[in-house]
Amino acid sequence: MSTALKNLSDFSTANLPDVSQKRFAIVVAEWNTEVTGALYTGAYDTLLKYGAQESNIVSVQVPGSFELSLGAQKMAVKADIDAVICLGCVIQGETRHFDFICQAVADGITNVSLKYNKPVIFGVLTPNNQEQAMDRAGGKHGNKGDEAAITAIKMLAIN
Ligand code: DLZ
Repeated sequence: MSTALKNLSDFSTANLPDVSQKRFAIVVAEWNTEVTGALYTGAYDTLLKYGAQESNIVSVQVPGSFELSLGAQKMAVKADIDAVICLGCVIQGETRHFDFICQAVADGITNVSLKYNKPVIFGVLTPNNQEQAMDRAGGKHGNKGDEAAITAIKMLAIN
């Protein structure tokens, strides 16, 4: 490991950059809204906690996780948006729908991020059931919306 790396930890919130002048878009899917609403609240509050201004956070709803990629692209193309956070929850069902949606949104978000050279964060839960989802949306495994927001902030420090 490079000796230039200091204080590396699993998920540190030390030394986050100043984001008071950064503009964020949160794109959130309506499907499984109890879960995605909790992810959204976590992401939004975490941005504020670490210095973002309310007036610099744009929120957009899309119908399902499949639509997150286009929603993210519509935000990332804007010159004044610095980072995009995508939030969704795809619950494993009995058909292959789950696989198609998860693969599509992972690829789509990656492509948008690379195309626009901006952080576009994958805050999509892929649980087996609602309980697992809630455990990760403010439950016993924390809130992955918080982590998505911190990830966006961290990526803004990379130049
Ligand atoms: C159709 C569908 C299904 C079955 N399940 C989910 C899900 O668990 N989570 C989610 O975010 N969206 C789901 N969708 C909707 C798709 O994401 C998409 O909105 C539709 O296929 C229309 O493109």
